[in-house]
Amino acid sequence: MTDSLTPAAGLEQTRSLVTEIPGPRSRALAARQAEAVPAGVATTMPVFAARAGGGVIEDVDGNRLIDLGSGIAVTSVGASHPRVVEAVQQQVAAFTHTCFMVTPYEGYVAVAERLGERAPISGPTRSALFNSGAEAVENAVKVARAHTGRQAVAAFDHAYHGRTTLTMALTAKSMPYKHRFGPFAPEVYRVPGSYPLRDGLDGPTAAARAIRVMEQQIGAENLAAVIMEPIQGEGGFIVPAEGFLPAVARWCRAHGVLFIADEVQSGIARTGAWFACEAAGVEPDLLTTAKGIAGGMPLSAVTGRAEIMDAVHAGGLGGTFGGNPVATAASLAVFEAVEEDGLLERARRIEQVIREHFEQHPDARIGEVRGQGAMMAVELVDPATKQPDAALTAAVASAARAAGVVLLTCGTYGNVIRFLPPLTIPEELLREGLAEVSAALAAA
Ligand code: PLZ
Repeated sequence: MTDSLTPAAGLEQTRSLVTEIPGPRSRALAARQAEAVPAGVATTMPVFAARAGGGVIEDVDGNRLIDLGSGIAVTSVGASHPRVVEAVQQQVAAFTHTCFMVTPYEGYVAVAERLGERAPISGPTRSALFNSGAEAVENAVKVARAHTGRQAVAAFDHAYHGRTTLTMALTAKSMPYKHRFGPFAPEVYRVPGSYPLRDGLDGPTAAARAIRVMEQQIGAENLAAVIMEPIQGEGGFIVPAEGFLPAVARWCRAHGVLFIADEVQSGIARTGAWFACEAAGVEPDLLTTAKGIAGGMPLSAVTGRAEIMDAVHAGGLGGTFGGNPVATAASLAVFEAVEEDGLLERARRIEQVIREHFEQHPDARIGEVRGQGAMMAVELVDPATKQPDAALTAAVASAARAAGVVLLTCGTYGNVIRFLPPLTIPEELLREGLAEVSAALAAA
């Protein structure tokens, strides 16, 4: 490991279990949580963090866990990358907040410039900054409506776009995201997408099906935007069949419908490119980012073609905390880390290690290994019927967690194990984590 990748938290990059998981201190904190935090805010793994960095999370009992989740694809540069830590410390000491709408500062503008350089959008762009992924998606829809003068938005099966009223409407899965929380925002339409393992359709055929639904049930002239994750995240790390996204994007362009790529989960080097749109061969009109953009600080963005973004009247976009100076300082350090520390290459290497691991540890219950870069998944199925096996998935995840691996699941059917390691994870540690997952699968 190079020095620049050694986490500032100074954590040894090894797994070490000194108590059962969760240990006594974590259990005591979980008991306090139950008395102070509502049950609706559930926890994947009731292990309380004390320090984190590189590929390790150290808990309050002194256990060092292998991090294969990055806090849901956020700490791609690690949870205490030295560049991020230094940038944040300097900015906090200078000033914490002025509100960009009141007294602007350079960091906001610089992040917008960096996004403009890296976004897979040709020609001039503009970027507006917000706090969360959901807020970015909300604002992308606002911009699309203002620019087109139309109201309808199409979202796909298995989509995840957030938990606010509008983004719940865009999100497909009811439980746990929407259940009992309606009514949802109007003028949102659900369209079939592309899920090669389950629909067996090639990209152009799946796109033709989606376009038919949009034409018949919405009408292009009513449609402001089509929003899609180029790799669907919470829905199951579904990579659409080749040609699906370009065909949908072409139809959008031909009808004045804006194509919004939601790269909140897939963006900012996660897939081995700056954006997953690049490999999919699509150029979005609007692009949403969050999660990995600021090394763990809350920051999100809408980036889009200048003439679209500038369609909104002065004062139409904003928010008190959007583009907070500490978060933008962290973000600039993330851009630097990705470039200077070779993290795009590391993401591609992580894909190779994960694919090789599952080639060497085949199992009939693995329906598919898929994904790109450090956004990989295995879908677990009944080998005979290919039906999703959520119970097996939960059992594997829980055994791996007990062995000290922070592991996430996803999928509409709850049967996908996803791998989202920090791009800075040492390769040995990644291999060790994968071995625990395979051991858990063999034992299940
Ligand atoms: N768009 C593509 O993946 C967030 C959600 C976790 P926020 N995904 C993790 C949970 O259970 O709440 C996400 C995403 C895509 C939008 C969002 C929303 O981002 O920062 O969580 O609002």
